[in-house]
Amino acid sequence: MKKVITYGTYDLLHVGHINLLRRARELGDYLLVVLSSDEFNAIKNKKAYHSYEDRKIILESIRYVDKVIPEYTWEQKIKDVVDNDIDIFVMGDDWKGKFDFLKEYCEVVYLPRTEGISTTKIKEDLNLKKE
Ligand code: C2G
Repeated sequence: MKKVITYGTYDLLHVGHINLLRRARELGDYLLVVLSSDEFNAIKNKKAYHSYEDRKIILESIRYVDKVIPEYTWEQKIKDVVDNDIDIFVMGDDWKGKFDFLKEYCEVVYLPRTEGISTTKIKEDLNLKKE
């Protein structure tokens, strides 16, 4: 079984997220998503609208996702890859090159981002339309 891993906040789920998850899953037979905890989001200077628990429930309901575990630190990726027998690490290409150190442990794939959509854009567009 070819196991794939990917990381993210996945707040205010949109087609960019789904396109990433679908393509990642299609590279193997199993997709593990390591979901940023609320505390780690603070480290990334992100404030998610949905709590970790809710973002986890939402991700677990997606057909492409087999398992969701928490992301607490930048440093946990090697352990996650080794402990979960991961074959392929996948991220959107906004991260291109940033995780090449994982090439010692698994294949590293950066997929093209979906243009024109982001959680930030959603928040900005909604704020502009505030009554
Ligand atoms: N993504 C995408 N297209 C978009 C928006 C996001 O392909 N229009 C991808 C990102 O490249 C990432 C995934 O969707 O691979 C999740 O995006 P975020 O939730 O923004 O994740 P991020 O904050 O980049 O977390 O340790 C790594 C970090 O946790 C990555």
